[in-house]
Amino acid sequence: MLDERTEKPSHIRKIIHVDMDAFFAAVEQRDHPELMGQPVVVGGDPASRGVVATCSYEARSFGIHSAMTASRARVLCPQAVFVRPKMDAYRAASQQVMRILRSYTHLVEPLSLDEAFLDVTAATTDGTLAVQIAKEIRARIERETGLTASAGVSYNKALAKLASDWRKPNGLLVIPPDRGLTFLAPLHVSKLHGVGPATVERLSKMGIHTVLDLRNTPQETLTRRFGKTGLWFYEVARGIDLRPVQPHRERKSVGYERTFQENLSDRTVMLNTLQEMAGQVSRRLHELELTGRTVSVKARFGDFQTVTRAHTVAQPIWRAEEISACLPELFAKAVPPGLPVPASVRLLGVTVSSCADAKVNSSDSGQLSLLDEIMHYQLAQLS
Ligand code: TTP
Ligand code: MG
Ligand code: MG
Repeated sequence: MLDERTEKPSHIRKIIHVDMDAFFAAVEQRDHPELMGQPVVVGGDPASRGVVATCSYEARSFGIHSAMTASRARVLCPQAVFVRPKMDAYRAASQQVMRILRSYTHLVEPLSLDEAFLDVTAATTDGTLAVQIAKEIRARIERETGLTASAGVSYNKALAKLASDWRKPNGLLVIPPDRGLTFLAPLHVSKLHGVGPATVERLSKMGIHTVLDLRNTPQETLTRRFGKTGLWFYEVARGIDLRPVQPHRERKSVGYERTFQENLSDRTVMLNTLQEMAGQVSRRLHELELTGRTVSVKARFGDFQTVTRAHTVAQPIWRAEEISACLPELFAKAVPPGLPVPASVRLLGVTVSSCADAKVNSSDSGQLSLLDEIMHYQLAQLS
């Protein structure tokens, strides 16, 4: 590609990030027109231990959001309509959206059912503007699926993703190269890819709150504190993100987790439950034709403290008995015998990651590596 003014090769990429608005809830409203304009909460049962998967924007104005307990959502908005997830309908809508995206470029990288990155650098060499493509994509999604999407256009993934979030719902934002640094400066660090609650806390203790603070921190300080991730922080704070759009990126993990109606305190029951989950994970891996090398067990205690323990095996596995073989040891590490009685368990999960080096970090669990698959199963289980 040639730069118009200099006739020299230009290496500036054109990346679009598309993310559906209130995805599960929007599908429900489309399919049940009486729900249009209503606060709709998609998730588990508010009468038991259900969790909110998402909710319509009408419900968000009451303070409801993803991952909150459904019972809390009902307190915030008693008139909300609670619906159980219908994954088949969401998968079908997702496929329709991904087909539309792939009609513009084969460089489409889905991140979850409702979002994807597109690299349209090649598609714009004829003078078409990336923003024009983004507008057309939004219009086509709305026309062909009856759902709205927001889009962000920029010169790398990190900024395109921030841009799509900026004007939600049903919005579009372009961040051109000369606006990147100004856009980033005032943002809270938690907006950055890879910065979860534990990292926010560590950065905050170093006096780093905004991206500008991060930009003003020496590279050496960041790498000393955060290793390779520190280098990522250094670069992304400067609007540098060289990650390519990878159309065939592997799903990184498949997991199953469950919140119990009543906390568990019997270790035998816990281990049996994990073994059952290993069976579910195995079936899903088989369906997706995936194998993995890292098995992890997650436990959330009565006080909401959450631990994850992982084990990596030499050869890729998918069979239930292979996954199960890792469980007793992982379980003993996650939930050590002899914990006091209040340390009962409210959630258990089993995950197999297909990347040998998938990082499972006990504090910022999985913020870089987990795709939606895990949450979906949690909800399927609750419904
Ligand atoms: P998001 O794109 O994060 O959220 P959203 O599409 O509902 O709302 P918006 O993008 O407008 O802010 O997630 C996409 C879907 O994934 C969401 O509709 C439901 C599901 N999901 C869960 O099941 N659990 C979760 O914790 C989150 C965040 C999403
Ligand atoms: Mg969305
Ligand atoms: Mg999304």
